[in-house]
Amino acid sequence: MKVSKIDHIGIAVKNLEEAVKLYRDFLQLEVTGVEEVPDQRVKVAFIPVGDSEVELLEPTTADSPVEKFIAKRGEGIHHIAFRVDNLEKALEEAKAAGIRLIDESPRPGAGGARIAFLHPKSSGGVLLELCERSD
Ligand code: CMX
Repeated sequence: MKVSKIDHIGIAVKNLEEAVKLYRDFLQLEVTGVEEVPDQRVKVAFIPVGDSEVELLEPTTADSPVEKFIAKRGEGIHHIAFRVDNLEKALEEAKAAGIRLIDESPRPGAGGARIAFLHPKSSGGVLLELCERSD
Protein backbone atom coordinates (compact mmCIF):
# COMPACT_ATOMS: atom_id res chain seq x y z
CA MET A 1 0.00 0.00 0.00
CA LYS A 2 1.27 3.49 -0.82
CA VAL A 3 0.43 6.07 1.84
CA SER A 4 1.56 9.57 0.92
CA LYS A 5 0.70 11.52 4.08
CA ILE A 6 -1.67 12.03 6.98
CA ASP A 7 -4.61 13.53 5.15
CA HIS A 8 -6.42 14.66 8.27
CA ILE A 9 -7.04 14.03 11.94
CA GLY A 10 -10.72 13.76 12.85
CA ILE A 11 -11.80 15.25 16.17
CA ALA A 12 -15.27 14.58 17.56
CA VAL A 13 -16.98 17.67 19.00
CA LYS A 14 -20.44 18.36 20.36
CA ASN A 15 -20.70 21.82 18.85
CA LEU A 16 -18.76 22.85 15.75
CA GLU A 17 -19.26 26.60 16.19
CA GLU A 18 -17.86 26.45 19.73
CA ALA A 19 -15.00 24.09 18.88
CA VAL A 20 -13.85 26.12 15.89
CA LYS A 21 -13.04 29.15 18.10
CA LEU A 22 -9.89 27.58 19.60
CA TYR A 23 -8.42 26.78 16.18
CA ARG A 24 -9.47 30.01 14.49
CA ASP A 25 -9.09 32.61 17.25
CA PHE A 26 -6.28 31.17 19.39
CA LEU A 27 -4.23 29.05 16.97
CA GLN A 28 -4.90 31.58 14.16
CA LEU A 29 -5.69 28.83 11.65
CA GLU A 30 -8.07 29.31 8.76
CA VAL A 31 -11.33 27.38 8.62
CA THR A 32 -11.64 26.71 4.90
CA GLY A 33 -15.09 25.19 4.81
CA VAL A 34 -18.00 23.66 6.66
CA GLU A 35 -19.90 20.82 5.05
CA GLU A 36 -22.44 18.17 5.89
CA VAL A 37 -21.62 14.57 4.96
CA PRO A 38 -25.00 12.79 4.99
CA ASP A 39 -23.46 9.38 4.34
CA GLN A 40 -21.46 9.65 7.59
CA ARG A 41 -24.11 11.64 9.51
CA VAL A 42 -21.70 14.40 10.46
CA LYS A 43 -21.09 18.09 9.87
CA VAL A 44 -17.41 18.86 9.43
CA ALA A 45 -15.14 21.91 9.49
CA PHE A 46 -11.81 21.77 7.66
CA ILE A 47 -8.76 23.43 9.16
CA PRO A 48 -5.61 23.02 7.04
CA VAL A 49 -2.30 22.85 8.95
CA GLY A 50 0.72 22.59 6.65
CA ASP A 51 0.19 19.63 4.37
CA SER A 52 -2.54 18.06 6.51
CA GLU A 53 -5.83 19.10 8.03
CA VAL A 54 -7.74 18.97 11.26
CA GLU A 55 -11.32 17.86 10.64
CA LEU A 56 -13.78 18.78 13.38
CA LEU A 57 -16.78 16.44 13.38
CA GLU A 58 -20.17 17.24 14.86
CA PRO A 59 -22.81 14.49 14.76
CA THR A 60 -26.01 15.34 12.88
CA THR A 61 -28.18 12.43 14.01
CA ALA A 62 -28.68 10.43 17.21
CA ASP A 63 -27.42 7.28 15.45
CA SER A 64 -24.32 8.97 14.00
CA PRO A 65 -21.10 7.01 14.75
CA VAL A 66 -19.68 10.26 16.14
CA GLU A 67 -22.66 10.73 18.49
CA LYS A 68 -22.10 7.20 19.79
CA PHE A 69 -18.39 7.89 20.18
CA ILE A 70 -18.99 11.09 22.21
CA ALA A 71 -21.61 9.37 24.39
CA LYS A 72 -19.19 6.56 25.18
CA ARG A 73 -15.82 8.33 25.35
CA GLY A 74 -16.50 12.07 25.33
CA GLU A 75 -15.11 14.59 22.85
CA GLY A 76 -11.63 13.92 21.47
CA ILE A 77 -9.56 12.42 18.68
CA HIS A 78 -11.87 10.17 16.67
CA HIS A 79 -9.79 8.93 13.72
CA ILE A 80 -6.63 9.36 11.67
CA ALA A 81 -6.92 9.44 7.90
CA PHE A 82 -4.12 8.28 5.59
CA ARG A 83 -4.00 9.47 1.99
CA VAL A 84 -3.68 6.63 -0.54
CA ASP A 85 -3.50 6.89 -4.31
CA ASN A 86 -5.67 3.85 -5.10
CA LEU A 87 -8.36 3.12 -2.52
CA GLU A 88 -9.73 -0.06 -4.11
CA LYS A 89 -6.23 -1.53 -4.22
CA ALA A 90 -5.54 -0.44 -0.64
CA LEU A 91 -8.74 -2.16 0.53
CA GLU A 92 -7.84 -5.35 -1.32
CA GLU A 93 -4.42 -5.31 0.34
CA ALA A 94 -5.93 -4.70 3.78
CA LYS A 95 -8.37 -7.56 3.27
CA ALA A 96 -5.59 -9.88 2.10
CA ALA A 97 -3.61 -8.96 5.23
CA GLY A 98 -6.55 -10.05 7.39
CA ILE A 99 -7.42 -6.55 8.56
CA ARG A 100 -11.08 -6.11 9.48
CA LEU A 101 -12.77 -3.58 7.24
CA ILE A 102 -15.72 -1.40 8.21
CA ASP A 103 -16.23 -0.41 4.58
CA GLU A 104 -15.70 -3.11 1.96
CA SER A 105 -15.83 -0.48 -0.78
CA PRO A 106 -15.24 3.29 -0.98
CA ARG A 107 -17.84 5.72 0.36
CA PRO A 108 -18.20 9.45 -0.25
CA GLY A 109 -16.36 11.51 2.38
CA ALA A 110 -16.02 15.21 3.08
CA GLY A 111 -14.38 17.53 0.55
CA GLY A 112 -15.05 15.23 -2.41
CA ALA A 113 -12.84 12.45 -1.04
CA ARG A 114 -13.46 8.74 -1.38
CA ILE A 115 -13.01 7.05 1.98
CA ALA A 116 -13.12 3.71 3.78
CA PHE A 117 -12.63 2.86 7.45
CA LEU A 118 -10.63 0.02 9.01
CA HIS A 119 -12.00 -1.39 12.26
CA PRO A 120 -10.25 -0.12 15.42
CA LYS A 121 -10.12 -3.72 16.69
CA SER A 122 -7.67 -4.43 13.84
CA SER A 123 -5.52 -1.35 14.40
CA GLY A 124 -4.60 -1.12 18.05
CA GLY A 125 -7.79 0.66 19.12
CA VAL A 126 -7.35 3.56 16.66
CA LEU A 127 -9.99 4.14 14.01
CA LEU A 128 -8.08 4.48 10.72
CA GLU A 129 -9.49 5.96 7.54
CA LEU A 130 -8.05 5.45 4.08
CA CYS A 131 -8.72 8.44 1.89
CA GLU A 132 -8.28 9.10 -1.84
CA ARG A 133 -8.57 12.56 -3.41
CA SER A 134 -8.07 13.79 -6.92
CA ASP A 135 -6.02 16.92 -5.90
N1 CMX B 1 -11.84 5.04 17.78
C1 CMX B 1 -11.45 3.96 18.49
N2 CMX B 1 -12.31 3.01 18.93
C2 CMX B 1 -13.60 3.18 18.62
C3 CMX B 1 -14.08 4.28 17.89
C4 CMX B 1 -13.14 5.23 17.46
N3 CMX B 1 -13.50 6.30 16.77
N4 CMX B 1 -15.42 4.18 17.76
C5 CMX B 1 -15.78 3.06 18.39
N5 CMX B 1 -14.69 2.45 18.91
C6 CMX B 1 -14.63 1.21 19.66
C7 CMX B 1 -15.62 1.20 20.80
O1 CMX B 1 -15.11 1.85 21.95
C8 CMX B 1 -15.83 -0.28 21.01
O2 CMX B 1 -14.75 -0.83 21.75
P1 CMX B 1 -15.04 -1.85 22.97
O3 CMX B 1 -15.72 -3.03 22.31
O4 CMX B 1 -13.68 -2.17 23.48
O5 CMX B 1 -15.91 -1.13 23.93
C9 CMX B 1 -15.71 -0.85 19.60
O6 CMX B 1 -14.99 0.15 18.83
C10 CMX B 1 -17.05 -1.06 18.94
O7 CMX B 1 -17.77 0.11 19.13
P2 CMX B 1 -19.32 0.07 19.42
O8 CMX B 1 -19.70 1.32 20.10
O9 CMX B 1 -19.71 -1.20 20.07
O10 CMX B 1 -19.87 -0.06 17.97
P3 CMX B 1 -20.31 1.08 17.04
O11 CMX B 1 -21.65 0.65 16.58
O12 CMX B 1 -20.15 2.40 17.65
O13 CMX B 1 -19.28 0.95 15.84
C11 CMX B 1 -17.42 1.63 14.55
C12 CMX B 1 -17.95 1.34 15.96
C13 CMX B 1 -15.95 2.02 14.66
C14 CMX B 1 -17.59 0.37 13.70
C15 CMX B 1 -18.30 2.79 13.95
O14 CMX B 1 -18.19 3.92 14.79
C16 CMX B 1 -17.94 3.12 12.53
O15 CMX B 1 -18.39 2.48 11.59
N6 CMX B 1 -17.08 4.15 12.32
C17 CMX B 1 -16.67 4.52 10.97
C18 CMX B 1 -17.54 5.59 10.40
C19 CMX B 1 -17.38 6.91 11.10
O16 CMX B 1 -16.90 7.00 12.22
N7 CMX B 1 -17.80 8.00 10.41
C20 CMX B 1 -17.73 9.35 10.94
C21 CMX B 1 -16.54 10.11 10.36
C22 CMX B 1 -16.90 10.77 9.08
C23 CMX B 1 -15.81 11.42 8.24
O17 CMX B 1 -14.64 11.53 8.61
O18 CMX B 1 -16.19 11.86 7.12
